[in-house]
Amino acid sequence: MVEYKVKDLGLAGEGRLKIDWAEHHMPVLMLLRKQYSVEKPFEGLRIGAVLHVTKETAVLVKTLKDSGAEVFLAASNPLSTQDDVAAALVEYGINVFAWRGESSEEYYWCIRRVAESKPDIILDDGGDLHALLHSEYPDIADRLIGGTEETTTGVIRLKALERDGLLKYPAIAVNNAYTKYLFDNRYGTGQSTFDGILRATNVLIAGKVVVVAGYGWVGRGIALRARGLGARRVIVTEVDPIRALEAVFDGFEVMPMGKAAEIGDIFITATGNKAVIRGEHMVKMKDGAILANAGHFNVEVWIPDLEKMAESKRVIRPNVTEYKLKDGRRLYLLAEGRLVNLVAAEGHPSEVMDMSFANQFLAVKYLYDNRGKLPPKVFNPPREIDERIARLKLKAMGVEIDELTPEQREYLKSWRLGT
Ligand code: NRN
Repeated sequence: MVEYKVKDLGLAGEGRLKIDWAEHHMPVLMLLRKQYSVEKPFEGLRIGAVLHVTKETAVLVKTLKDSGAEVFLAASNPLSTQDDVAAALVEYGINVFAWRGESSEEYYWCIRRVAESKPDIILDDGGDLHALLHSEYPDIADRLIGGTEETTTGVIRLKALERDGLLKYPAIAVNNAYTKYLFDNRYGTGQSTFDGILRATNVLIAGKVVVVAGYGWVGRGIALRARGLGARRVIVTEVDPIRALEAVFDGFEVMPMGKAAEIGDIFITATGNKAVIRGEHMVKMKDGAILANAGHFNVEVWIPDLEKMAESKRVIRPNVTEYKLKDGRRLYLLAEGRLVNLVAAEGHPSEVMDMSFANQFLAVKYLYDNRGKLPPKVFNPPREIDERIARLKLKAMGVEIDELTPEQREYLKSWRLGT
Protein backbone atom coordinates (compact mmCIF):
# COMPACT_ATOMS: atom_id res chain seq x y z
CA MET A 1 0.00 0.00 0.00
CA VAL A 2 1.61 3.25 -1.21
CA GLU A 3 1.55 6.21 1.16
CA TYR A 4 1.47 9.63 -0.50
CA LYS A 5 0.43 13.26 -0.49
CA VAL A 6 0.76 14.97 -3.87
CA LYS A 7 -1.03 17.80 -5.70
CA ASP A 8 -3.18 15.73 -8.07
CA LEU A 9 -2.96 12.03 -9.01
CA GLY A 10 -4.79 12.94 -12.22
CA LEU A 11 -1.54 14.44 -13.54
CA ALA A 12 0.15 11.02 -13.66
CA GLY A 13 -0.28 10.69 -17.44
CA GLU A 14 1.68 13.87 -18.18
CA GLY A 15 4.23 12.87 -15.57
CA ARG A 16 4.78 9.52 -17.27
CA LEU A 17 5.54 11.30 -20.57
CA LYS A 18 8.09 13.59 -18.87
CA ILE A 19 9.76 10.58 -17.22
CA ASP A 20 9.85 8.68 -20.53
CA TRP A 21 11.63 11.69 -22.07
CA ALA A 22 14.16 11.78 -19.23
CA GLU A 23 14.78 8.01 -19.43
CA HIS A 24 15.63 8.41 -23.10
CA HIS A 25 18.35 10.92 -22.14
CA MET A 26 19.81 9.07 -19.14
CA PRO A 27 21.57 6.05 -20.68
CA VAL A 28 23.96 5.39 -17.77
CA LEU A 29 21.23 5.14 -15.18
CA MET A 30 19.14 3.00 -17.52
CA LEU A 31 22.11 0.63 -17.99
CA LEU A 32 22.38 0.34 -14.20
CA ARG A 33 18.62 -0.30 -14.03
CA LYS A 34 18.95 -3.06 -16.65
CA GLN A 35 21.60 -4.82 -14.56
CA TYR A 36 20.23 -4.32 -11.06
CA SER A 37 16.52 -4.80 -11.78
CA VAL A 38 17.56 -8.42 -12.39
CA GLU A 39 20.04 -8.78 -9.50
CA LYS A 40 17.72 -6.82 -7.13
CA PRO A 41 20.51 -5.97 -4.64
CA PHE A 42 18.19 -3.77 -2.54
CA GLU A 43 15.51 -6.40 -1.87
CA GLY A 44 13.88 -5.56 1.48
CA LEU A 45 15.75 -2.28 1.85
CA ARG A 46 13.88 0.89 2.85
CA ILE A 47 15.30 4.01 1.19
CA GLY A 48 14.36 7.54 2.27
CA ALA A 49 15.13 10.34 -0.18
CA VAL A 50 14.82 14.13 0.01
CA LEU A 51 15.60 15.33 -3.50
CA HIS A 52 14.10 17.78 -6.01
CA VAL A 53 11.10 15.87 -7.35
CA THR A 54 11.82 16.22 -11.06
CA LYS A 55 11.62 13.94 -14.06
CA GLU A 56 15.34 13.10 -13.57
CA THR A 57 14.87 12.20 -9.89
CA ALA A 58 11.99 10.00 -11.01
CA VAL A 59 14.40 7.96 -13.13
CA LEU A 60 16.67 7.48 -10.10
CA VAL A 61 13.94 6.46 -7.65
CA LYS A 62 12.31 4.15 -10.21
CA THR A 63 15.72 2.50 -10.62
CA LEU A 64 16.10 2.11 -6.84
CA LYS A 65 12.60 0.57 -6.66
CA ASP A 66 13.25 -1.75 -9.61
CA SER A 67 16.40 -2.87 -7.78
CA GLY A 68 14.24 -4.11 -4.90
CA ALA A 69 13.98 -1.15 -2.53
CA GLU A 70 10.90 0.44 -1.02
CA VAL A 71 11.33 4.20 -1.57
CA PHE A 72 9.98 7.18 0.40
CA LEU A 73 10.47 10.54 -1.33
CA ALA A 74 10.00 14.17 -0.27
CA ALA A 75 11.10 17.39 -2.01
CA SER A 76 14.32 19.17 -1.11
CA ASN A 77 12.74 22.53 -1.94
CA PRO A 78 9.15 23.77 -1.40
CA LEU A 79 8.88 25.19 -4.92
CA SER A 80 10.79 22.74 -7.12
CA THR A 81 8.40 19.77 -7.33
CA GLN A 82 7.00 18.86 -10.74
CA ASP A 83 3.49 17.81 -9.66
CA ASP A 84 2.82 15.59 -12.67
CA VAL A 85 6.04 13.66 -12.01
CA ALA A 86 5.09 13.25 -8.34
CA ALA A 87 1.73 11.79 -9.42
CA ALA A 88 3.38 9.38 -11.87
CA LEU A 89 5.76 8.18 -9.15
CA VAL A 90 2.87 7.38 -6.79
CA GLU A 91 1.30 5.38 -9.62
CA TYR A 92 4.64 3.55 -9.97
CA GLY A 93 4.57 2.54 -6.29
CA ILE A 94 6.85 5.16 -4.77
CA ASN A 95 5.73 6.71 -1.46
CA VAL A 96 5.75 10.41 -2.40
CA PHE A 97 5.14 13.42 -0.12
CA ALA A 98 5.72 16.48 -2.33
CA TRP A 99 3.91 19.26 -4.14
CA ARG A 100 4.96 22.59 -5.67
CA GLY A 101 4.22 25.53 -3.37
CA GLU A 102 4.61 23.84 0.03
CA SER A 103 4.60 26.17 3.02
CA SER A 104 7.64 25.75 5.27
CA GLU A 105 5.47 23.79 7.74
CA GLU A 106 4.31 21.51 4.92
CA TYR A 107 7.90 21.20 3.66
CA TYR A 108 9.00 19.81 7.02
CA TRP A 109 5.85 17.71 7.35
CA CYS A 110 6.87 15.95 4.12
CA ILE A 111 10.47 15.43 5.20
CA ARG A 112 9.21 14.01 8.50
CA ARG A 113 7.21 11.40 6.59
CA VAL A 114 10.50 10.23 5.09
CA ALA A 115 12.32 10.32 8.46
CA GLU A 116 9.50 8.37 10.14
CA SER A 117 9.43 5.73 7.41
CA LYS A 118 12.39 4.18 9.27
CA PRO A 119 14.76 4.13 6.27
CA ASP A 120 17.87 1.95 6.19
CA ILE A 121 19.69 4.31 3.81
CA ILE A 122 18.92 7.96 3.01
CA LEU A 123 19.64 10.25 0.07
CA ASP A 124 19.62 14.01 0.67
CA ASP A 125 20.06 17.22 -1.32
CA GLY A 126 20.96 20.22 0.82
CA GLY A 127 21.23 18.45 4.18
CA ASP A 128 17.79 19.13 5.68
CA LEU A 129 17.14 15.40 6.17
CA HIS A 130 20.59 14.76 7.65
CA ALA A 131 20.08 17.69 10.04
CA LEU A 132 16.54 16.64 11.01
CA LEU A 133 17.56 13.04 11.78
CA HIS A 134 20.46 14.22 13.94
CA SER A 135 18.41 16.80 15.79
CA GLU A 136 15.02 15.11 16.20
CA TYR A 137 15.26 11.41 15.28
CA PRO A 138 18.49 10.19 16.90
CA ASP A 139 17.17 6.62 17.20
CA ILE A 140 16.55 6.47 13.44
CA ALA A 141 19.93 8.10 12.73
CA ASP A 142 21.61 5.49 14.97
CA ARG A 143 20.23 2.55 12.99
CA LEU A 144 20.98 4.00 9.52
CA ILE A 145 23.40 2.00 7.33
CA GLY A 146 24.42 5.37 5.86
CA GLY A 147 23.44 8.35 3.74
CA THR A 148 24.40 10.28 0.63
CA GLU A 149 24.45 14.01 -0.17
CA GLU A 150 23.85 15.52 -3.60
CA THR A 151 25.01 19.09 -3.33
CA THR A 152 27.81 21.36 -2.11
CA THR A 153 25.69 23.02 0.61
CA GLY A 154 24.67 19.66 2.05
CA VAL A 155 28.26 18.37 2.08
CA ILE A 156 29.35 21.46 4.04
CA ARG A 157 26.65 20.69 6.63
CA LEU A 158 27.70 17.01 6.84
CA LYS A 159 31.35 18.03 7.32
CA ALA A 160 30.25 20.35 10.13
CA LEU A 161 28.38 17.46 11.80
CA GLU A 162 31.51 15.30 11.45
CA ARG A 163 33.81 18.07 12.73
CA ASP A 164 31.60 18.48 15.82
CA GLY A 165 31.83 14.71 16.37
CA LEU A 166 28.07 14.33 15.94
CA LEU A 167 27.79 12.43 12.62
CA LYS A 168 26.02 9.14 13.42
CA TYR A 169 26.53 7.22 10.17
CA PRO A 170 28.86 6.98 7.15
CA ALA A 171 27.93 9.54 4.47
CA ILE A 172 28.95 9.63 0.82
CA ALA A 173 29.48 13.15 -0.57
CA VAL A 174 28.06 12.43 -4.02
CA ASN A 175 28.63 16.08 -4.89
CA ASN A 176 32.39 15.46 -4.74
CA ALA A 177 32.44 12.85 -7.49
CA TYR A 178 34.26 14.18 -10.56
CA THR A 179 31.43 12.86 -12.71
CA LYS A 180 29.06 14.92 -10.59
CA TYR A 181 30.46 18.37 -9.92
CA LEU A 182 32.56 18.84 -13.05
CA PHE A 183 29.41 18.34 -15.12
CA ASP A 184 26.31 18.96 -12.96
CA ASN A 185 27.61 21.97 -11.01
CA ARG A 186 29.42 23.54 -13.97
CA TYR A 187 27.57 22.66 -17.18
CA GLY A 188 24.22 21.73 -15.62
CA THR A 189 23.82 24.85 -13.50
CA GLY A 190 25.43 27.00 -16.17
CA GLN A 191 22.62 26.12 -18.57
CA SER A 192 19.69 25.58 -16.19
CA THR A 193 20.20 28.91 -14.42
CA PHE A 194 19.76 30.81 -17.67
CA ASP A 195 16.92 28.45 -18.58
CA GLY A 196 15.16 29.64 -15.40
CA ILE A 197 15.99 33.31 -15.96
CA LEU A 198 14.83 33.18 -19.59
CA ARG A 199 11.59 31.30 -18.87
CA ALA A 200 10.79 33.78 -16.09
CA THR A 201 11.74 37.04 -17.80
CA ASN A 202 12.30 36.40 -21.52
CA VAL A 203 14.92 39.20 -21.40
CA LEU A 204 17.74 39.45 -23.93
CA ILE A 205 21.09 38.41 -22.42
CA ALA A 206 23.10 39.83 -25.30
CA GLY A 207 24.37 43.32 -24.51
CA LYS A 208 23.62 42.99 -20.78
CA VAL A 209 26.00 43.21 -17.81
CA VAL A 210 25.79 39.96 -15.87
CA VAL A 211 27.18 39.80 -12.32
CA VAL A 212 27.98 36.33 -10.91
CA ALA A 213 28.59 36.12 -7.15
CA GLY A 214 30.85 33.15 -6.42
CA TYR A 215 33.36 31.44 -8.69
CA GLY A 216 33.00 27.85 -7.50
CA TRP A 217 32.05 25.15 -10.00
CA VAL A 218 28.53 26.58 -10.21
CA GLY A 219 29.72 30.16 -10.72
CA ARG A 220 32.25 29.04 -13.33
CA GLY A 221 29.48 27.43 -15.37
CA ILE A 222 27.17 30.43 -15.08
CA ALA A 223 29.90 32.90 -16.09
CA LEU A 224 30.79 30.67 -19.06
CA ARG A 225 27.18 30.58 -20.30
CA ALA A 226 26.66 34.31 -19.69
CA ARG A 227 29.60 34.88 -22.05
CA GLY A 228 28.18 32.36 -24.52
CA LEU A 229 24.80 34.10 -24.56
CA GLY A 230 26.48 37.38 -25.53
CA ALA A 231 26.55 39.33 -22.28
CA ARG A 232 28.39 42.62 -22.87
CA ARG A 233 30.29 42.22 -19.59
CA VAL A 234 30.52 39.25 -17.20
CA ILE A 235 31.59 40.38 -13.74
CA VAL A 236 32.54 37.94 -10.98
CA THR A 237 32.53 38.82 -7.29
CA GLU A 238 34.41 36.62 -4.80
CA VAL A 239 35.86 36.53 -1.29
CA ASP A 240 38.43 33.81 -2.10
CA PRO A 241 41.57 35.35 -3.66
CA ILE A 242 42.48 32.17 -5.53
CA ARG A 243 39.07 31.77 -7.16
CA ALA A 244 39.05 35.50 -7.93
CA LEU A 245 42.45 35.16 -9.61
CA GLU A 246 41.16 32.22 -11.63
CA ALA A 247 38.18 34.30 -12.78
CA VAL A 248 40.54 37.07 -13.90
CA PHE A 249 42.69 34.64 -15.89
CA ASP A 250 39.56 33.04 -17.33
CA GLY A 251 38.85 36.46 -18.82
CA PHE A 252 36.12 37.71 -16.50
CA GLU A 253 36.09 41.07 -14.72
CA VAL A 254 36.38 40.86 -10.93
CA MET A 255 35.31 43.58 -8.50
CA PRO A 256 33.52 43.94 -5.14
CA MET A 257 29.72 43.66 -5.12
CA GLY A 258 29.62 47.30 -3.98
CA LYS A 259 30.98 48.33 -7.37
CA ALA A 260 29.23 45.68 -9.48
CA ALA A 261 25.88 46.74 -7.97
CA GLU A 262 26.09 50.06 -9.79
CA ILE A 263 26.52 48.57 -13.27
CA GLY A 264 24.88 45.13 -13.29
CA ASP A 265 21.69 44.33 -15.20
CA ILE A 266 21.34 40.69 -14.05
CA PHE A 267 22.75 39.45 -10.72
CA ILE A 268 23.12 35.72 -10.05
CA THR A 269 24.29 34.41 -6.65
CA ALA A 270 26.12 31.08 -6.43
CA THR A 271 28.11 31.25 -3.20
CA GLY A 272 26.37 28.90 -0.74
CA ASN A 273 26.60 31.75 1.75
CA LYS A 274 24.03 34.21 3.14
CA ALA A 275 23.33 37.90 2.47
CA VAL A 276 25.63 38.16 -0.51
CA ILE A 277 23.46 40.85 -2.11
CA ARG A 278 22.26 43.17 0.68
CA GLY A 279 20.44 46.52 1.04
CA GLU A 280 23.73 48.40 0.71
CA HIS A 281 24.06 46.92 -2.77
CA MET A 282 20.39 47.19 -3.75
CA VAL A 283 20.33 50.95 -3.09
CA LYS A 284 22.97 51.35 -5.83
CA MET A 285 21.27 49.17 -8.45
CA LYS A 286 19.88 50.38 -11.76
CA ASP A 287 16.13 50.59 -12.33
CA GLY A 288 15.00 47.18 -13.62
CA ALA A 289 17.91 45.14 -12.22
CA ILE A 290 17.13 41.41 -12.03
CA LEU A 291 18.14 39.37 -8.96
CA ALA A 292 18.38 35.57 -9.24
CA ASN A 293 19.82 32.88 -6.99
CA ALA A 294 21.40 29.61 -8.10
CA GLY A 295 22.37 28.50 -4.58
CA HIS A 296 20.52 25.85 -2.59
CA PHE A 297 18.81 28.10 -0.01
CA ASN A 298 17.00 31.44 -0.50
CA VAL A 299 19.41 33.38 1.71
CA GLU A 300 21.93 34.66 -0.82
CA VAL A 301 19.80 37.61 -2.00
CA TRP A 302 18.92 39.10 1.40
CA ILE A 303 15.16 39.42 0.99
CA PRO A 304 14.46 41.17 4.35
CA ASP A 305 16.45 44.18 3.05
CA LEU A 306 14.47 44.17 -0.19
CA GLU A 307 11.18 43.97 1.74
CA LYS A 308 12.30 46.86 3.98
CA MET A 309 13.29 49.12 1.06
CA ALA A 310 10.23 48.47 -1.07
CA GLU A 311 7.24 50.82 -1.12
CA SER A 312 5.18 48.12 -2.85
CA LYS A 313 5.59 44.74 -4.53
CA ARG A 314 3.64 42.64 -6.99
CA VAL A 315 4.03 39.44 -8.94
CA ILE A 316 4.43 40.92 -12.41
CA ARG A 317 5.07 37.54 -14.15
CA PRO A 318 5.12 33.97 -12.80
CA ASN A 319 8.34 33.69 -10.70
CA VAL A 320 9.01 37.44 -11.02
CA THR A 321 8.30 39.71 -8.03
CA GLU A 322 8.63 43.43 -8.77
CA TYR A 323 9.78 45.44 -5.77
CA LYS A 324 9.06 49.16 -6.27
CA LEU A 325 11.46 51.32 -4.22
CA LYS A 326 10.57 54.68 -2.71
CA ASP A 327 12.51 56.55 -5.41
CA GLY A 328 10.58 54.73 -8.14
CA ARG A 329 13.26 52.26 -9.12
CA ARG A 330 12.05 48.68 -9.62
CA LEU A 331 14.07 45.59 -8.74
CA TYR A 332 12.95 42.17 -9.94
CA LEU A 333 13.46 39.10 -7.72
CA LEU A 334 13.15 35.73 -9.44
CA ALA A 335 11.69 32.57 -7.87
CA GLU A 336 11.35 34.23 -4.46
CA GLY A 337 15.13 34.04 -4.20
CA ARG A 338 15.07 30.25 -4.33
CA LEU A 339 17.14 28.24 -6.85
CA VAL A 340 15.94 29.77 -10.10
CA ASN A 341 16.82 26.74 -12.27
CA LEU A 342 14.51 24.31 -10.47
CA VAL A 343 11.74 26.78 -9.63
CA ALA A 344 11.43 28.70 -12.89
CA ALA A 345 12.60 25.87 -15.16
CA GLU A 346 13.12 22.09 -14.84
CA GLY A 347 16.57 22.03 -13.25
CA HIS A 348 19.55 20.59 -15.06
CA PRO A 349 19.10 18.68 -18.30
CA SER A 350 18.68 14.91 -18.04
CA GLU A 351 22.04 14.18 -19.70
CA VAL A 352 24.00 15.68 -16.82
CA MET A 353 21.73 14.36 -14.05
CA ASP A 354 22.34 10.95 -15.62
CA MET A 355 25.83 11.01 -14.10
CA SER A 356 24.89 12.70 -10.83
CA PHE A 357 22.21 10.12 -10.18
CA ALA A 358 24.31 7.18 -11.35
CA ASN A 359 26.65 8.33 -8.59
CA GLN A 360 23.73 8.40 -6.15
CA PHE A 361 22.67 4.87 -7.12
CA LEU A 362 26.20 3.42 -6.87
CA ALA A 363 26.83 5.32 -3.62
CA VAL A 364 23.76 3.63 -2.12
CA LYS A 365 25.07 0.27 -3.35
CA TYR A 366 28.53 1.01 -1.88
CA LEU A 367 27.00 1.84 1.52
CA TYR A 368 24.86 -1.30 1.41
CA ASP A 369 27.69 -3.60 0.28
CA ASN A 370 29.91 -2.19 3.06
CA ARG A 371 27.20 -1.99 5.75
CA GLY A 372 28.59 -2.13 9.27
CA LYS A 373 32.17 -1.72 8.04
CA LEU A 374 32.39 2.07 7.46
CA PRO A 375 33.05 4.61 10.26
CA PRO A 376 30.66 7.60 10.73
CA LYS A 377 32.60 9.90 8.44
CA VAL A 378 32.03 11.84 5.20
CA PHE A 379 33.56 9.96 2.25
CA ASN A 380 34.08 10.99 -1.36
CA PRO A 381 32.71 8.42 -3.80
CA PRO A 382 35.33 5.73 -4.52
CA ARG A 383 37.40 6.41 -7.64
CA GLU A 384 36.20 3.19 -9.29
CA ILE A 385 32.60 4.43 -9.17
CA ASP A 386 33.65 7.70 -10.84
CA GLU A 387 35.58 5.88 -13.56
CA ARG A 388 32.82 3.34 -14.18
CA ILE A 389 30.32 6.16 -14.72
CA ALA A 390 32.71 8.08 -16.99
CA ARG A 391 33.34 4.98 -19.12
CA LEU A 392 29.62 4.21 -19.38
CA LYS A 393 28.89 7.84 -20.35
CA LEU A 394 31.63 7.90 -22.99
CA LYS A 395 30.28 4.64 -24.43
CA ALA A 396 26.75 6.03 -24.49
CA MET A 397 28.10 9.08 -26.37
CA GLY A 398 30.02 6.89 -28.83
CA VAL A 399 33.39 8.28 -27.72
CA GLU A 400 36.41 5.93 -27.65
CA ILE A 401 39.70 6.59 -25.80
CA ASP A 402 43.17 5.05 -25.73
CA GLU A 403 44.48 2.39 -23.33
CA LEU A 404 47.87 2.54 -21.62
CA THR A 405 50.43 0.15 -23.18
CA PRO A 406 52.23 -2.18 -20.71
CA GLU A 407 55.38 -0.07 -21.13
CA GLN A 408 53.51 3.12 -20.32
CA ARG A 409 51.94 1.49 -17.25
CA GLU A 410 55.42 0.43 -16.14
CA TYR A 411 56.81 3.92 -16.83
CA LEU A 412 54.15 5.60 -14.74
CA LYS A 413 54.92 3.27 -11.82
CA SER A 414 58.71 3.61 -11.87
CA TRP A 415 60.97 6.35 -10.62
CA ARG A 416 64.08 4.98 -12.34
CA LEU A 417 63.07 5.73 -15.92
CA GLY A 418 63.66 9.40 -16.74
CA THR A 419 64.84 11.18 -19.91
N1 NRN B 1 16.72 18.16 -12.85
C1 NRN B 1 17.16 17.97 -11.60
N2 NRN B 1 16.64 16.97 -10.84
C2 NRN B 1 18.19 18.76 -11.04
N3 NRN B 1 18.90 19.83 -11.50
C3 NRN B 1 19.76 20.16 -10.53
N4 NRN B 1 19.59 19.35 -9.46
C4 NRN B 1 18.61 18.47 -9.73
N5 NRN B 1 18.07 17.46 -9.00
C5 NRN B 1 17.09 16.75 -9.59
C6 NRN B 1 20.39 19.31 -8.23
C7 NRN B 1 21.89 19.32 -8.53
O1 NRN B 1 22.47 18.05 -8.50
C8 NRN B 1 20.18 20.48 -7.35
C9 NRN B 1 21.35 20.34 -6.46
O2 NRN B 1 21.44 21.37 -5.59
C10 NRN B 1 22.50 20.18 -7.42
O3 NRN B 1 23.61 19.61 -6.80
